[in-house]
Amino acid sequence: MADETTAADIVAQLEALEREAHDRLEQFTAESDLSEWRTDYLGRSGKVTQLLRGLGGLPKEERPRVGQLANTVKARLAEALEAQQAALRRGQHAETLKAEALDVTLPGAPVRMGQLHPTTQILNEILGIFERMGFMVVEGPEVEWDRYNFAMLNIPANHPARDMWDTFYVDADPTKNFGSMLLRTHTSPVQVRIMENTPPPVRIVAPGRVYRNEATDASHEAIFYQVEGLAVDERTSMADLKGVLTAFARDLFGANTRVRFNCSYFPFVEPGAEVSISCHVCGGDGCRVCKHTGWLEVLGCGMVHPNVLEAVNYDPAQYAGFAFGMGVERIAMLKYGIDDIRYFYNNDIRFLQQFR
Ligand code: 2NM
Repeated sequence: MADETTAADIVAQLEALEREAHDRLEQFTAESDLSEWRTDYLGRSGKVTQLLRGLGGLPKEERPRVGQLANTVKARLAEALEAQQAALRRGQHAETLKAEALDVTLPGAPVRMGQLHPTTQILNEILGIFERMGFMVVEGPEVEWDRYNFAMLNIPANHPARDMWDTFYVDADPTKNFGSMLLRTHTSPVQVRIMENTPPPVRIVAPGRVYRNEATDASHEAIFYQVEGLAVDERTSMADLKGVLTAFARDLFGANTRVRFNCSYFPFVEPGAEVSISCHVCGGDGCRVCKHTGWLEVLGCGMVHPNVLEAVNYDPAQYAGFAFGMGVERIAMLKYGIDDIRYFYNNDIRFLQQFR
């Protein structure tokens, strides 16, 4: 029969079909286009399958060879499809990477750093100076007994010296064992507690919050910080006091600082003195900061009163001590020229951030 399809025809068609399939496959740029191609060439009614339908018209002995060739072509196309699919995926992956690329050379978002409160900063500085001179930092309760805050410090009940401190009472019953319970007006009770249970020599600094029932103004807060210091040993003298406080003042305010001691009164010392430093703003010539005196008052001090030594069972004939006390915010105000103590408690970040 003249129109009978021969094996050679089918083989030629298969080869043409394979070339066409490969050509089309290579032109695809999107993975989604591939499924149509799969249906066209490899599907159940695809072009290869259709060609195979013609196998029935071939002599029996030729069918296996052509059938096998058709299957090989199908397998090769399936393989090519997978290869193309993988290649497109790689391409898309590369595209994705490119789109999602991040520029690691961009500066990072700034981390907003916190800082210590200026009071804490200056307190740490003050404590460091005394620690380097051999003083140990000690702390104690903010709620105290009259006994530790006043009585043992040579300030007996009803003594006029009590008027030096306006006290917040927690429990004002004076018949209690240790007298009234109150908010400490200074950190001296911490030192009394240490002396009470530690034999000399003693070298301590007691930082902490103290309370005074006073009206607030530019130089007074009802709650503020103090550092008090104490050294007790045999033959401790006023010269030791002056040496330690002069070294302290020069460390904190500069090596050229001059130091002045003026007589003063505190019930727990005798003699007592007030320490001033030469004004570090004008060098002592007089300016607004030192109110044209050339001097800035920085702290109070003195030789521990024999009554205080006796109260803690130290023998005043064997031991002597010096003590001093300062307001922490006041020191910061002098050092940085701050004219109002209330800045320390307003939590205004514009003030606080000037101390980073
Ligand atoms: C000051 C001034 C003078 C002082 C005394 C004591 C103690 F406990 F040892 F007796 N501690 N601190 C003292 C002495 C404090 O502050 C202006």
